[in-house]
Amino acid sequence: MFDQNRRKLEDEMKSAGRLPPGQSLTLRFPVLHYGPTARLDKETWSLRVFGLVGEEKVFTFHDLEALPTTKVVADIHCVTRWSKFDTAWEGVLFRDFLEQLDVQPEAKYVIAHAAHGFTTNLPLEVMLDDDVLIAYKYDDQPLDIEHGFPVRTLVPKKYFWKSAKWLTGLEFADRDRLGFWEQAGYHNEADPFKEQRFAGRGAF
Ligand SMILES: Nc1nc2c(c(=O)[nH]1)N[C@H]1C(S)=C(S)[C@@H](COP(=O)(O)O)O[C@H]1N2
Ligand SMILES: [Mo]
Repeated sequence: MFDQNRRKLEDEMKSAGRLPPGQSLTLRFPVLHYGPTARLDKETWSLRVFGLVGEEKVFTFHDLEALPTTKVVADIHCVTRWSKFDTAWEGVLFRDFLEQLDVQPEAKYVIAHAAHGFTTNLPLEVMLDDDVLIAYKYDDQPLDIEHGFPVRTLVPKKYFWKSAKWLTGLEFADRDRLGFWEQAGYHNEADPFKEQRFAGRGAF
């Protein structure tokens, strides 16, 4: 029964052009990351913004909460081939967050830093899209620990490894620098609809 329903929904998403090639629909919310789950304390958590910004800044969770919020409903696609549809997030739109900063004109890339040394990189231009969040709620609730509590990035148009759980820093840079999964051989652009899974190869 459950799988019949799943397949029906998957066919619907495929017909609607929302299922990227090689993906299948999941109704669960899988947990995926390298290494141990980070257990961060919201009260001591902070987000360090550094690199090509006029001055380095540190935001507490309360600072972040005080900023205007945006809700985003989006589909997410993991390179391990699951896609989850209509996921509901809330947080600060990355584009709005930039108003708190004096980003230098030479800044062309953003490197998200997370607990345990995790990093992931994207062009600033990609981060300016209207669905890119510094997210702290999922389904109107605080993020689950496994899904990145207290704060993660959300970049729905890229494979989900580009969305950093347990976010701790945002670095602005003039040169691109490969992040954790990108160094491990994942494609730097990571567009699910172009099936950009691995570097140096086409569709896989
Ligand atoms: N800090 C951190 N964030 C991470 C990862 C990781 O290893 N560490 N893995 C990424 C990968 S590969 C995926 S698919 C998503 C999974 O997010 P989820 O566990 O909330 O589904 O987190 C991404 N963000
Ligand atoms: Mo992933």
